Formats: sequence, C-alpha cells, structure tokens
Amino acid sequence: RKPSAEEFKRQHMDPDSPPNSRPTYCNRMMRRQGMTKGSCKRVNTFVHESWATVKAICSQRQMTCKTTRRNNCHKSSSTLHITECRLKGSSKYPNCDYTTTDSQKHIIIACDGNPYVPVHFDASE
Ligand code: CPA
Repeated sequence: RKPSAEEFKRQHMDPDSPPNSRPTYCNRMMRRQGMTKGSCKRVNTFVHESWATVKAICSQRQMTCKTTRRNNCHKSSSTLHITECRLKGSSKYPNCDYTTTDSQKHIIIACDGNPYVPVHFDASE
C-alpha cells in the first residue's frame, strides 16, 4: 500500500499536545496510534505543530532523503517541537517499551502526490 498523508498523520502528528517528556508518553502514544501491532516499531517521531505548519515543509528546501535515494525530501526551514520514541533494548513484544525524548529540531520529510503532501518522516537534525 502506498504511504498516504492519513498514515503520516496517524504516525507522526500530535498537534494538540505540547512537547512532552513524561516517560509514559511514547508507551501510550505508540500503542494508541497503532504502532505496536504485530511488532514494536523501533523509532518514531511525533510532531507537536499544526498540520498547516508541517504541510508547508513540502514547499521548503528540497533534498535527497537520508533513508532512501529518492529526491522528494524537504527540510523544515525552522525548528519544530518533536518527541522521539525509541524502543528500549530490553523491550519484548508485545510489551513495547520506549524511551521518550522531546526536542526542538529541523525535520526532514518526504512529500508525494497531487496535492503534494507529507507521506514519510525521514529524519530530524
Ligand atoms: P514512516 O514515516 O511510517 O524510517 C523508517 C520509519 O521510521 C519511518 O516510517 C519513520 C520512522 N522514523 C521516525 N523518526 C526518525 C527516524 C525514523 O519517525 N527519526 O514511513 C512511511 C512510508 O514511507 C514507508 O512505507 C516507506 C515510505 N517511504 C520511504 N521513503 C519515501 C520517500 N522518499 N517518498 C515516499 N515514501 C517513502
């Protein structure tokens, strides 16, 4: 199945909550947003900004993606509030146990389609 903006929103958008370093945030959100079904997704970033702000990155600086050789990635001109969830080494499915780290960074996303919208979270820096 082709990645879609709806999938991007489910996995990466949390506009209504402020950046949050409560240690339980990732365990709760990764489960709630369906990323602990079948296996524990290893790394996932949530963005605490509006959809308008994130969508606008598709018209900002274009670059080669970090995780593929595709050229449809874009880097945010500003830093954004994000939370990174990383699976702990000691975690054993189905008990997906994550570290929660909030930060303010530039994000790199892939955009696709017409309208040209975010479909993949590539990296933050
Ligand atoms: P996702 O955004 O669902 O990198 C693997 C996953 O880890 C990726 O998943 C994002 C996440 N991650 C993260 N934060 C990080 C590092 C990684 O959240 N700091 O990807 C959605 C879909 O997009 C996948 O099915 C693959 C596809 N895809 C990959 N590159 C693409 C591109 N350039 N254009 C369109 N789709 C692409």
